Amino acid sequence: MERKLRHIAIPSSEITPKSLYLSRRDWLKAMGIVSAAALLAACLPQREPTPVETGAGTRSGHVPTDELGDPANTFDEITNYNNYYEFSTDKRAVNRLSANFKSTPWAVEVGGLVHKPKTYALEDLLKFEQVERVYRLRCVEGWSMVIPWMGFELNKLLKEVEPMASARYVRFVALLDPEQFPGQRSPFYPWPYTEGLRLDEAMHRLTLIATGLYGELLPNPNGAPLRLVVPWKYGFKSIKAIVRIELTEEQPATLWNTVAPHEYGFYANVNPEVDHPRWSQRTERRIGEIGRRPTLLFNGYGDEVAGLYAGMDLRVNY
Ligand SMILES: Nc1nc2c(c(=O)[nH]1)N[C@H]1C(S)=C(S)[C@@H](COP(=O)(O)O)O[C@H]1N2
Ligand SMILES: [Mo]
Repeated sequence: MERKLRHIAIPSSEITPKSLYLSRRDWLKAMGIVSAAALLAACLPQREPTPVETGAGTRSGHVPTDELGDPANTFDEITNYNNYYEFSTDKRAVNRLSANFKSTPWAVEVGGLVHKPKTYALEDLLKFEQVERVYRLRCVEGWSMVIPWMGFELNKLLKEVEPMASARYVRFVALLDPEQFPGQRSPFYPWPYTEGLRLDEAMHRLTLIATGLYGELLPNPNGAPLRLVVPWKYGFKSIKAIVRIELTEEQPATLWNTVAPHEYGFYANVNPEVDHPRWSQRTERRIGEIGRRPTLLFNGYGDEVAGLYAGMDLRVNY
């Protein structure tokens, strides 16, 4: 089938943030985030020979592509079209409204059904092996982007706290701070934003805690300083500004599933065959492209993740 889609060409000088010319070591140092010793120990990005790890590059300035060959969206696109209801329901206003968000110091409390509960400072989390991953992000609303993330596999953190045998789910809680988050003064949502995964989904190698993108620490509109990224699920699962991670026995309540259970399931796997009650999920608009492209089952990550759902009816467990 012929694809009549064009990515709007922009000179690479415009899409390359200046920090691409700094190595990751330099920018972490510049931000004063990690000691030199910790940098040498852990913070150099590791490339792995995997289909998703195409190497965003922090120095070369080339446009990264995903494993399907599609170019990453520009830094400007990724940071100026954001769902972040704590700031606004207007995607184009989030950048401006989040400009003064205070993302340091930051700590994440990891607890619940684990043998070694621990509160991690941001600096501790940056010591987990940081990897570059170019992932598609497909919003349930029908638009998508390709984003070159930096982050660490959530399984590294979960293994360290030693989940108990009774743990079956992972619950994520975002910051509650109506002083900083004007959206949290709205009574229409059960703040703070919460999300959840089954433990095996959380342990999957594709599941990341993102700490940066395009070689910069995570920009405020994208969930600074830390957000979840689960690339085969609709974007709302990828909770921003995480302050607590909790292992549970029961499936946790989540914000969107609580607000509209028939529209937003717990699983929320990207699936062109399962329509949202108010719109089709067959196609999507890639930001920066003209027209729409077909949506892929599991957002194109089926080879890696379909096994997690063997024997499940994806229409029932939507
Ligand atoms: N805390 C929090 N996390 C959130 C949201 C939000 O409103 N608040 N929106 C979600 C939705 S609907 C999407 S599509 C993605 C958007 O991520 P991006 O802005 O980095 O593209 O963030 C998700 N994470
Ligand atoms: Mo979304």
